[in-house]
Amino acid sequence: MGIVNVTPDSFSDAGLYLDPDAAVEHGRDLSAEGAAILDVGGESTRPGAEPVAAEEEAARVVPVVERLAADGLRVSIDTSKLEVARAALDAGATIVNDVAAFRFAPELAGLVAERGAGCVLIHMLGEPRTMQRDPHYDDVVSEVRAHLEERLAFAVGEGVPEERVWLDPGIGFGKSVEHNLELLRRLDEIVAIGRPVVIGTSRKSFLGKLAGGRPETARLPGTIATNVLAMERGATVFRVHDVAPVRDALTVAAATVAP
Ligand code: HH2
Repeated sequence: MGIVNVTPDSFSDAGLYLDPDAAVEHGRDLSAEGAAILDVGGESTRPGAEPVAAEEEAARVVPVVERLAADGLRVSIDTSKLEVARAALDAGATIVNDVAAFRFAPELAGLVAERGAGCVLIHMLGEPRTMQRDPHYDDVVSEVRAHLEERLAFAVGEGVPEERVWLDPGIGFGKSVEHNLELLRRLDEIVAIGRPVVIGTSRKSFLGKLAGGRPETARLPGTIATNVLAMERGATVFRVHDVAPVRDALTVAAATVAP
């Protein structure tokens, strides 16, 4: 899954693809590098990010989704808002990737069901503005697992077939470095829920902290290491900024794992 951030303030590629032409070109490049899905987002969810109005978010993403989908590419829309998801599905997106897992807009579940779309449900503690203020868990893995099971049951109760739901432990979404590491170490417990697991470590701050304070653009080695190990532990969808190198690493690593 290649990341297309149509935002002025994303944590690692702020403003690079705010222009629709640049975003579409970037999406096409990521597809050529081997991305099976392009994840288009119009609102940063970095820690402390200010929310964006639905009209503004939709205006950013719709022209980009429309053109990528018209190319025959598979597009997911990274949003927690009903109006934005609806506009993106109208424009050709087929997956809703919601960091709030339908908590902010419960009606999103019904929309996904009605449109026959897929969805990614992510664990996040609270909301982006405050999620990194001293996050606490007694046992992060069992709490994330219980939350994802509850969100999955909610989606299914609203009519989304279970086969259309993917789950994501939400690396960096209300988690300390140690929480992220524990989730990656025990990822098999999330995989055991029985739905495909999406993992998003790409360029995130814990990678910088672990590797001597590397800035966002120098976190590719950490991104590769964590994605390879997540694959070994059962993750099947890898949300990344740098598709070509991660894909190569996963291909080589996969060849060394017993079939
Ligand atoms: N992380 C981000 C955004 N969306 N979706 C899924 N499924 N999993 C993730 O880990 C995830 C996500 C945050 O990364 P990014 O889009 O690069 O930054 P920003 O939110 O600042 O635009």
